[in-house]
Amino acid sequence: MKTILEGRPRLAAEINKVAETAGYLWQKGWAERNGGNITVNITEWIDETIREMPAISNVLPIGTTLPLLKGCYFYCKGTNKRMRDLARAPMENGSVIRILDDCAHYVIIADQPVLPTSELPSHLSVHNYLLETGSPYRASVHTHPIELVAMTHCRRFLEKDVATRLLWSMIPETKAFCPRGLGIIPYQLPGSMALAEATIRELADYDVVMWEKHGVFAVDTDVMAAFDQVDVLNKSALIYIASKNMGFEPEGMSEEQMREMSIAFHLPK
Ligand code: 2HA
Ligand code: ZN
Repeated sequence: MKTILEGRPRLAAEINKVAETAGYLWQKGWAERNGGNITVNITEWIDETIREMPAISNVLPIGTTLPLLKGCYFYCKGTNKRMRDLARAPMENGSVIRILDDCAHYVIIADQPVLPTSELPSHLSVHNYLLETGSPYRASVHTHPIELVAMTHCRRFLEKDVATRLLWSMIPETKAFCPRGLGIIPYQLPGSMALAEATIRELADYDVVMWEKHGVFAVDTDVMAAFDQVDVLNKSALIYIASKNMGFEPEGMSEEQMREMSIAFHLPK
């Protein structure tokens, strides 16, 4: 099977990062069945030959108009595809799409006509927002991390920054490597524009946002970095749960220790 990745090591490296991350999501138990999505803005690795490649799908609606995405290219996990399969064969379980000049439609151009993720409106709206704000972030990951999702079944943790402060206080690395914390979005229908809009509002203040009783949405420069932010937060959730399982409420780092961390690592808040 001929692939768009052949002879394009930079593009192939980016897609291989997606495959590696998909494997981690499956191994962690965060990607049951077709759970989760990954999209990467790969426009900077697109050459003239790719720009001239014909569509291999009909013209499809995004569901919204996203002016900053004109002429952009994305790798998207396929709808109903499994992360565990994507880990082995990223171009059979995802595809490369081109956003058309009306900024409201797209076509699939490679390798196969695999339809993109059901969360495409939220993912592409987020990429539009990232470009609009001059962000260097190019990757977005949606996944179902067990312990973090479990926390959203408790009202207290849905209040602004309550979960963030608790998670930061479990182990110093969490604040260092997820310095903007965890934003919380009240339950919305998966795949809806309402969820996309709420996600964008929260991304102004956070790199990782929680969709209540569903999963997280994370953005960063590349897919590995986005995964790492979720991983450190979920590690903290595991330490919290381990303490509770040992029969006590964990003490958490003190306010003074948190302040010291923020100064030492030049963290924002
Ligand atoms: O695409 O996780 O929220 C699978 C999902 C949708
Ligand atoms: Zn989901």
